[in-house]
Amino acid sequence: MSQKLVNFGDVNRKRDAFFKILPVPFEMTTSYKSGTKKGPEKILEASTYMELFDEEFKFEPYREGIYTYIPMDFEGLSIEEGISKIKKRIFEIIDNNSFPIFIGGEHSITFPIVDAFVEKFGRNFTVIQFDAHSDLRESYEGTIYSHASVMRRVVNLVDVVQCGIRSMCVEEYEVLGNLNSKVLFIKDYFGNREGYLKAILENSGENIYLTIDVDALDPSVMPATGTPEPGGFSYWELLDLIEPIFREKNVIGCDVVEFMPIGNLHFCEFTIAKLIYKIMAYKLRYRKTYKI
Ligand SMILES: [Mn+2]
Repeated sequence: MSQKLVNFGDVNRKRDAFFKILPVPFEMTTSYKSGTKKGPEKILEASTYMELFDEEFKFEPYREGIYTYIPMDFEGLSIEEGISKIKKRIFEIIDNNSFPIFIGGEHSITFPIVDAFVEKFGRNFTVIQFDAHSDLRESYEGTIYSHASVMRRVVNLVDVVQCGIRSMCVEEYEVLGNLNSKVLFIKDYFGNREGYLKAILENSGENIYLTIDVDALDPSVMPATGTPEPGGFSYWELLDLIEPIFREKNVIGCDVVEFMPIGNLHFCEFTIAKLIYKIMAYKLRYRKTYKI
């Protein structure tokens, strides 16, 4: 692949950067529509057009440094090999001095990422997931590593709080009470934002890993995803839930997954680039001095 290597935001690549970005264009189990492997490239390209000044907090988050790694390559690998390659790579990258952001690719990548965090830092963190789907099936279409079963793998590692949920099958509903998962249906958000936020914060520990499936957003905001579901968050509704998580907790890393670019709908990749940059702003604004 002779793809131009873009650094997020088109800023100078700093080795000792606080923000480390790893593109993970893994796509092996997508069921409805495919194209998530093109996601990271499009998001990085869109990020080069962003304003780098955060007008809300009045600083430039990129000044703490951004380092985007070479995208991972899964050519010729089986699903299992791909999953273990991700875990190994993440284990190499994560440390106590930087904030990692993983750009998918499909949601399946969250399991090996969380697995690597557990191996490196232990189980003392909660995964907060924003998603339309609970992804709690035991397996899907013949693999336990499907995007549709990823959180079923993750709940075996650490506690999970699932937000924005508006789609699940009866199998998932029936096991709910028996899993290390707190499902917060999106229906309970509308009209009661404060209560919803309180439930997120109260059901999670001090250290947080954040996984954002872009289909948590409403399809009118984010049509470019494999399995869109009506009735999602607006851009600011989502950010207004994410900001307090950074303010109240110690977020140790995050992923943004399931973006599937569509032709000329450039606003979609731009929306995600901005979302990632906003996450950087929150991380710096509420930077905690303690570590996991
Ligand atoms: Mn989803």
